[in-house]
Amino acid sequence: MSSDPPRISLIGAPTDVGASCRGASMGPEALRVAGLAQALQRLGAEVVDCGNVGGPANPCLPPVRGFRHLAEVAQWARLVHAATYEQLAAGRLPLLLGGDHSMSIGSISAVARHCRANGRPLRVLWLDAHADFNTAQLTPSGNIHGMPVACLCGYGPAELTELGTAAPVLEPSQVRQIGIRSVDEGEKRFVHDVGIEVFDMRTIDEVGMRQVMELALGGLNPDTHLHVSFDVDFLDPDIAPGVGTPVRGGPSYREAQLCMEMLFDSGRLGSLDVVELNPALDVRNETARLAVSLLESLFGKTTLMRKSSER
Ligand code: NNH
Ligand code: MN
Ligand code: MN
Ligand code: MN
Repeated sequence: MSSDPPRISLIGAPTDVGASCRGASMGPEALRVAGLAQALQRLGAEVVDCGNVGGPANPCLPPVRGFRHLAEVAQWARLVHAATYEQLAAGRLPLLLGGDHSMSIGSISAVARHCRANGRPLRVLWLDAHADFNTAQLTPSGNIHGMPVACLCGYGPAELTELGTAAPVLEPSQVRQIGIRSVDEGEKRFVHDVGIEVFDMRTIDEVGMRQVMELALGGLNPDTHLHVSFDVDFLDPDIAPGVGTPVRGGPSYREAQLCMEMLFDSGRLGSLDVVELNPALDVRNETARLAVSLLESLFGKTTLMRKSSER
């Protein structure tokens, strides 16, 4: 595995237009205040903070034909796409600071476009309590943060499915979902029908995080670009209360750390989203600080020196 220090570009996307609960727009600053850049620098990374993407404000309107704030979500997605693509093209690792999860339509479409341009395979690991595979017809809320995986797989309106590349941006076979424990009724059937590989909480309970991660990272080719989309509500709300849609029964502190350590060990991380952190619901920024601690593991922090055979 290459030991070049990562060159990380922090990109803030302070938006909550994809949710009905406000506050994820404060996520980027909370992660900065929790010391994200300094923590990554201590691990030897070269870190540049690109500041925030500036998109439309939240108009706080009800859904229209199944979508809340479609025009604003699409505008944020275009802006996030452009900022992400620029950093990838410069050979850097974009680390998107959300923002609600609809902004991953922008980041992942840029990653897919970059991978296509360079002939590299792409795999997306979606760490989340939710499958985010709703459509306008299936959604119980109209919230587009419940739809990004469906949009990326080509199920959604053109302004969310064709960003910088023809739809679909992703094939379901490129996606692995981990930690899932809340899926809406119609969404459940749709996830099953398209065949996304889901490692839900029951699977984690039964076989353990270690085997889940081995399976989710199985079959990567040496050239594969790994994108991790980390929805902070993946974590158990007892340890991560600062999210708008908490769901009981998520990964514990240790399970989450192991997940991140094994992602680092894959040696394939090429880009990352950290989304849905809601400082308005947090307690003394502890969820942000937990996220930073997990990102330290994701970028190679270990307790002890590791033998080279273990890397
Ligand atoms: N499935 C629900 C919906 O579509 C909740 C989605 N909320 C999320 N997703 N935070 O990660 O409204
Ligand atoms: Mn590249
Ligand atoms: Mn999500
Ligand atoms: Mn979620």
